[in-house]
Parts: sequence; C-alpha cells; structure tokens
Amino acid sequence: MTNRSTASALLLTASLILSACGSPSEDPSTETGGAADEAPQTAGKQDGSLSLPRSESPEGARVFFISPADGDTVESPVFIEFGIEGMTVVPAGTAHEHSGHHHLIINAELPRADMPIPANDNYIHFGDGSTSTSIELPPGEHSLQLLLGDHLHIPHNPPVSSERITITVADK
Ligand SMILES: [Cu+2]
Repeated sequence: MTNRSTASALLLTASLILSACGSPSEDPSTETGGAADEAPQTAGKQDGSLSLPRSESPEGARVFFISPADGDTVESPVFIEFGIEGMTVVPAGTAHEHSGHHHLIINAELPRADMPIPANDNYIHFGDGSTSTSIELPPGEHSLQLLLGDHLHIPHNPPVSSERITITVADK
C-alpha cells in the first residue's frame, strides 16, 4: 500500500513538472547568476528556454490567402480560404513528413517559432485539417495571417507563414 501511494505521488509530481514545462516562458530575462549545475538540461537555446523538436518544412513551401485579398472590404461573417503549396494539410496529431494544419492569426503578431502556437481568439487552430472558415468580426480594420503548425502545433523549421493582410469589415 505504501509503495503504491508513493508511486502515485511520484507520478503526480512528474505530471506537474511536465505541465509546468509545457507552458510558454513569460520571463525573457533568464540571465541570472545561477550556478551552472542549477541550469536545466535544454537543447542549448541561448535564453535557456526548452527547445522542442521541430518538423522540417521543404524549400519553397508556403501558405497564403485565397480569399480575402489584402485591402479588401468585406462583410461579417468573413469567409476565409487558406491556400498551401509544397506541403499537405493533415489533422493535428498526424505526424507526416512535410505536413501540418492551418492557424489563423487575427490582429496579432507571429508567435514564437519554437513553442506550440497559442490557442485563443487571436490564434485559431484548424486541427481538423480544414482549409476555410467563416468568422464574425466587428466593423473596422483587421489583420489576418496564416501560420502552419505541425502535429504538435509547433511552427515548422523554417516557419511556413503567409503575408499579413489587412481587411476592412464594413458597417452593417
Ligand atoms: Cu494547431
């Protein structure tokens, strides 16, 4: 009985550590004077952050907006169609070479390339492998950008992203 509860306590601790490692570091200042033997084992990033394995993208691979076009004035809901060349779209979780799924970035910057892409109102995942969507946007200017992510939602190496386009949603 004692052994069993110790084991589950260890498991719990391990999963807590793992989930802690899975969250993006929000502290860019890792230049502390900590002793070398306290430094975590990482793949050697200069800032000491954890490096996750990256999927390769082939030369010339690209994603782009089939619609709308940069500068378009549109009505909400906005129909958005994603294009891809040189790679294939697969659902999230499927690890095929030179494949990934689309992410639509709305009114936000490209995220870090070495971490899973955030998932919120500004970073929308199409983990089902879809290549179009319809989104509600309030009237006004909005920026849109596409970024491909691999089976673990991490951008490829090098990252495959579209131009950042600006559209205007008309008043109803
Ligand atoms: Cu994703």
